[in-house]
Amino acid sequence: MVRPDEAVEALLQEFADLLAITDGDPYKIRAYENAARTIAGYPADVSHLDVESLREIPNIGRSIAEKITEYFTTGRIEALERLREEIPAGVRELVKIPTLGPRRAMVLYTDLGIASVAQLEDAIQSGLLEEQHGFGPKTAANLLHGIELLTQSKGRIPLRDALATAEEIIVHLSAVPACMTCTYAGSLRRMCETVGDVDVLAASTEPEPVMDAFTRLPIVAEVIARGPTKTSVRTATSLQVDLRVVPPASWGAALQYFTGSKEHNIRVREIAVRKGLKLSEYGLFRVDDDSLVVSETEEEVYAKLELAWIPPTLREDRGEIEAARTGRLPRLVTVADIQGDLHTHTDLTDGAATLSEMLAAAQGRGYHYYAVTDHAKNLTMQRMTDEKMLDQRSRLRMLADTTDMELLHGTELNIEPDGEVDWDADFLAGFDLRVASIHSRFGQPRKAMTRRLVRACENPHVNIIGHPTTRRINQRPPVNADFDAVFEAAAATGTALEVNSSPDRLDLPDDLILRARHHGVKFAVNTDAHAVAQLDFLRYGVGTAQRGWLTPDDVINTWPLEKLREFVAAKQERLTPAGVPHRRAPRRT
Ligand code: DGT
Ligand code: CA
Ligand code: CA
Ligand code: ZN
Repeated sequence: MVRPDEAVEALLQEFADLLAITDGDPYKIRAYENAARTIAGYPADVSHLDVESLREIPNIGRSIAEKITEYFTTGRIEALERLREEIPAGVRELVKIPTLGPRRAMVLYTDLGIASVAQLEDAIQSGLLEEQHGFGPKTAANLLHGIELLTQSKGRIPLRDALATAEEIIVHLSAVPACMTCTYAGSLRRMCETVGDVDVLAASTEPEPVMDAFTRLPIVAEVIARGPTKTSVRTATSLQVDLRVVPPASWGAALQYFTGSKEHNIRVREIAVRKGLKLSEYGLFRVDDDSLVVSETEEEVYAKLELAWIPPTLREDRGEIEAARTGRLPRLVTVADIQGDLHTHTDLTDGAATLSEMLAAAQGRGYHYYAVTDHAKNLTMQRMTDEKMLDQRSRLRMLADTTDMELLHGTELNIEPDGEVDWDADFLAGFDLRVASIHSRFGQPRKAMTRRLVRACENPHVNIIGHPTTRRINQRPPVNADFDAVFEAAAATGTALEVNSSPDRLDLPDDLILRARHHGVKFAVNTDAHAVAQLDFLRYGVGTAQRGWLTPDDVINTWPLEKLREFVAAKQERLTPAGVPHRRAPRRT
């Protein structure tokens, strides 16, 4: 079910997108984007609020508040409908191409009449686009790549959306008396960043009532196929959900089978075959007389194959089978291991909640420490000043007595195209901790981008590189850089790389985490929360960290505060020669 707040978020974002296409006022566009983000992070249902109460929410002015109430009373927003009419659906589709901005999409439409992704592809291939000012061969190649990204992402649903749907389904099915156990399997259980479909597994001796309950769920828009043990449906948000009902005695074998991955299962079945056994979703059987060996739990299945039980997040055939055979599986980092968040925002910049609201929520999670890292001054949209930052610091220091957490005052610096960051060394030294991220010029060529990230690592004051690839899942490709060179620099300088938990980032992604870990890099699993509710994003980051084989030792924010402070101090001492405020370490080759 789409929560009312999510519906409003989507409408406000669409409004901002459409304004951008029609060359709207940048401040107005930003106002709608900020409002969309604020509503997304708002902890309560906004559907019952009147205009005055809505206006008490940060970033919601009168005009936006009125549109929200208009939506809840009439089911539509008149101004949005007008914009929708003005801009053909095909042009709105064009805007979704990650490398094409709204402005250029509109130029394509007005100048060349291009009103769909297919027409754009034709125009590029026929060379028509190159004749147009501002669309050189390089831009055309970028666009083709963007179109490719858009087509690839079609149909794959982000982890967070799939998880929310799956959890809702499981709550409902678990309430059915005939259902003994129920859980999700497939790529979702493996915490993949996107999923093709959701696989739900239920144990029952009586599948009928479970299937009935499933097909009657309010979120089901269409029943694709219904059978005695397997039913597939599509939700209102176009997500396919497969339900399989298995006898309780087959639970373990079925769960193992439907969790996958396919590649992992193939390897496990090969091991079975070598032992004269055969593994299916019904159980592990002897080949000679078809007798059942085990099937009730996953642990038993793996144990009979002389393997330790393998956490689902590792089941990708990336070395986990050898590790399980030789007792070398990593002790994976968990949500409970995280001692504090090291990248968070407040309403001093683009966050939705105040400092004390964020602190109270963090305390509620039982953290031992917590860093506030609002945006630094070079990101001009955020209007940060030295005074505002210092004032926040004194407020934070004064709040120290009100909480059991150790409060760290940090900032999120901007890595400029040349690798420099905001502020001078003296001002930087005043923070307890500094995250540095790329927020501009994502399209730099590979060499320059690599140099940019390496130089940021070499800065003695940069402790964590935030969302290192800057990719946005299904929306923006990663920056082009020699990441092995970046990992080497991060490891050598004592710079942690972030695993950003925001579900549309998950950055670093799992494959790059694996590579970075081989270089000896340390990591920080942070939420980058811009609202109280976003502190809960941690689970997605931890899932991604697990897929990258990270242990608590690899993750600096599982460490006790003393060790974390030493990590920060050691870099500064090593790279800043005594008496010289800020000299860059020599470049490694
Ligand atoms: P997805 O849905 O594309 O994100 O990825 P999965 O891994 O959830 O794949 P899905 O939904 O097609 O199937 C769920 C699991 O069932 C899969 O991970 C392994 C198992 N499975 C399905 N079909 C096959 C198959 O033909 N061979 C093997 N070995 N396993 C299969
Ligand atoms: Ca699936
Ligand atoms: Ca499936
Ligand atoms: Zn941030």
